[in-house]
Amino acid sequence: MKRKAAAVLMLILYTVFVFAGCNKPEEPKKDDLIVIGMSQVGAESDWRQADTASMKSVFTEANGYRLLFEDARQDQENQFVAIRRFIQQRVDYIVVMPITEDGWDAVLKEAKDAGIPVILVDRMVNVKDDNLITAHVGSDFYAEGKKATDWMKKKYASAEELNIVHIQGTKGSTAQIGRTSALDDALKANNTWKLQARMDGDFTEAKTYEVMKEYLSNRETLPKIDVVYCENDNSAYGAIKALESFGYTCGKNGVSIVSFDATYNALVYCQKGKIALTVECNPLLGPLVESVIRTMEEGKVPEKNRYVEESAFEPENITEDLLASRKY
Ligand code: GYE
Repeated sequence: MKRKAAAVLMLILYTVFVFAGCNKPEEPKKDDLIVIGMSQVGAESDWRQADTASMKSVFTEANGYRLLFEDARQDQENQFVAIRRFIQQRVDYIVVMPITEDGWDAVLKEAKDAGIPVILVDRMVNVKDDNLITAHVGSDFYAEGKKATDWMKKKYASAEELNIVHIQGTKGSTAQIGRTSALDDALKANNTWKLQARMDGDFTEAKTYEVMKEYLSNRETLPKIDVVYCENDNSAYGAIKALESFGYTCGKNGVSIVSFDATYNALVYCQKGKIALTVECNPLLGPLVESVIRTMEEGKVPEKNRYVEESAFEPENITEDLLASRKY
């Protein structure tokens, strides 16, 4: 009897052993993909969507990357959560398009302590220790604003007075800060310029339409509007829609709309004369970010700041070739 029990026990042990062997977890597959954790602002504008598309087209498996993409839906808290998750996942690089500039010290220090390089794209952060950032790729937003105010100065050189309505982008974002500072400096330098209203359009068409309609609802009491300085194209569309619904004309002999980005649709508006000036801001930053990562993979130190070349367009500059070649 004892021998029988021993045989049964042996059989059980053998079965367990064989099964355990079969189920032994496989060794994790070693792949050499570079893992990128990316925290994008949201999808608030055509510019943003083009920027996301540019990143996704570069950071593909075929190019040697695994992209973990997180959309923060315009909420900085979501960016902090995403970055902490990337740190836990031990990604190779963190790429962030920061919504606003302040509040980044703690989370970026955590990334630094984990040894993960952080690359900023488009906007900047305001941190005490600049070493928390490995590199930045984007635009010089003050220079963009200056292009707009120089144009205004030239166009209205002989005007006795210039009445300006200002639609700001997301408050506290680098794009807003730069474009607003350029306008503020020009307001200080030109005493015929009058800032009649300043409103928050949050870089979206819907929000701008809403605030602009509200402003225009007292049309009879309002001063003349010469220029609406919109801090991106989508705000310009919202402003135009609101102005037209109140019977204003945008374009020659009407309100001059100034916008930033110069995406395809804005160039078309500009060609039609509805946008008087659209200042270029290039969202196709994926290849530049990749070149920063390649440089680091080669063991070299990337350039700390890289600004892209940009221009500005008036209706006379919009050719069919330009429209056909516009990729955003
Ligand atoms: O101008 C706007 C977007 O930060 C440059 O953000 C970017 C700005 C861009 O939503 O359209």
